[in-house]
Amino acid sequence: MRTARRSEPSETVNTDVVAPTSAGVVSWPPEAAARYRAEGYWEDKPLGAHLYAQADATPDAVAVVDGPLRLTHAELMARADGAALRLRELGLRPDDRIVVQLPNGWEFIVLTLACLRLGVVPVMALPAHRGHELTYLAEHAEARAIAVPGVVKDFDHEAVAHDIAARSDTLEHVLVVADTVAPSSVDLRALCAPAEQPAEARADLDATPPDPDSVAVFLLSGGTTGLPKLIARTHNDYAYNAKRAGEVCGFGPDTVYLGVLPLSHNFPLACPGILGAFAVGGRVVVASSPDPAKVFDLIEHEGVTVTAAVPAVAQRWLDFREASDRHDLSSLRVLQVGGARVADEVASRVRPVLGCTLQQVFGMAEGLLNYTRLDDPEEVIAHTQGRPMCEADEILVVDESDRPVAPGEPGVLLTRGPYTPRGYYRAAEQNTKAFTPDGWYRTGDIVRLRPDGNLVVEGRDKDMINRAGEKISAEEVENFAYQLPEVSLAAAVAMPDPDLGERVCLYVVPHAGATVGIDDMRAVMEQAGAARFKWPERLVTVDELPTTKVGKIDKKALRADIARRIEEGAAR
Ligand code: OOB
Repeated sequence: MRTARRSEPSETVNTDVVAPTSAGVVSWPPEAAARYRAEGYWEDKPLGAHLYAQADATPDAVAVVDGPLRLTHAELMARADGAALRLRELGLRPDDRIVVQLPNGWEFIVLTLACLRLGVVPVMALPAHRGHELTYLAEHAEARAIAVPGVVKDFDHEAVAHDIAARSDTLEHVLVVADTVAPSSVDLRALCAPAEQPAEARADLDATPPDPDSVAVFLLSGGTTGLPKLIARTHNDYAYNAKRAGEVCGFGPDTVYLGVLPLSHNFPLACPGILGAFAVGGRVVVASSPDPAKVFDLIEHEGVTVTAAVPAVAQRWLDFREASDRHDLSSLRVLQVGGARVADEVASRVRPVLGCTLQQVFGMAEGLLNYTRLDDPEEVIAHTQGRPMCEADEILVVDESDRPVAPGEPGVLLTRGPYTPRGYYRAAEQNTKAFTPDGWYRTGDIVRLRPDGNLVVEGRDKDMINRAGEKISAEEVENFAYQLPEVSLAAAVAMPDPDLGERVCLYVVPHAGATVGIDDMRAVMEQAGAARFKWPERLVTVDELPTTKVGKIDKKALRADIARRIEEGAAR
């Protein structure tokens, strides 16, 4: 392992209005920050402080249920303190980064809280990521540690993490959750043991709180570029995110939140998710799989009141419930659905089939969260993706020239607000495209704003494939295709899918006389160690690709083409 430290300040955008707090992090302009403080959105407290204050009020209430393990709020915080001190003993300091790739479990929760406590920044990788993505994240964030499981589904995360560390300039520690860990790894379960002297540990950590304007977590962007961009969410912004989302979702001390989606996703992490539940003294039940039989068992036995799913998962639950009503789901009050557009037909089934309220969530790791409200009329709940959760969220629906469209017309959504950062981390060039000069984030989503203030997501103008809520950059897939010498031109597009919403379809123009098959493409991606959810599931060979008037590949035409091919195939 080499031991160079982080490089010096790099890019920022809009330097006339933006003051960087930490190298590569784009902050809000001072006047916006002053307003968010004055209006009470930013409380100038570290995110952990909100959680500890609540834990002190309800120390004996159960905070986490993970299989047979039950932790009270006091026990959870004692573990977070223990982990924070041990991370510090490993040499980790505020603003150091840890790539966190853990399956849903109490260890993920304790490690995340420990990081928040210490000011160490977790980089929220996804369980499906592989060497390709993890290497990039570790490098880009200049991470000093990586946290992984051992072997999951025949994939040896621990070995891959050591491999990455061996090639890294910065990675020093591999933290592992497994029954036995290699001598060169840190046993993460042992690291997450309660602090030995809880009161002293508490006082020690309280004495050096992280700066509320510093980065609390790095989230990953949905990705339209080759590799995911990092989104620096500050303590101030993310605390507001979790707490306000909790209010909008009716979270309180009696909330029992079931964490089903990968917890490192913004949605189950803080929208309101686990952080929103802890912030009000609620309880988190951890699910390791979206399998309806297992999820319904947990809902019944743990009295779950609210959970969150992507549309594909919600649809499975509805189908399962329609086939069997053997579970008592009467405790469930709210099902949040987001991450991709839920079909109106699926949305309308939630109340009759599951007996709970649907809450549509149109959110993004970049910030803005839109929710239908629990007491909205059924028409709003079933047919819209809700409205911004905060009065200080600014939204604009614009045409290609950034001019506002006529009211009610579809256009691209731009947004700014107290929990929507003004730029990606260390991505100056991309920031000039993804943000307007006056700081609006270009969501790339095509929406319609209804007179009642609710948004309807009509589509998108970004080059991304949304596979059951997992975002895949077309460009990244195409870059893999170009590694094949047989490929002359490649274009990745979304193909419609009844189960997952969309899957990746790759159009390829081979060089004269050459052939390319889907197996070649998969072999390249496997070899590169790319996450499987990105692998194309259909490859279409063509002689040429359609182009637009300005000579770009016409992806709209390709999407229509694959939809037609699928329909014709089904009709045959
Ligand atoms: C969530 O976050 P990301 O960062 O994985 O993806 C954001 C993108 C949005 O820009 C939009 O394209 C799509 O996902 N999206 C939806 C949607 N929710 C997200 N498109 C249509 N309808 C919806 N309800 O996906 C995310 C973050 C926080 C909460 C919920 C979802």
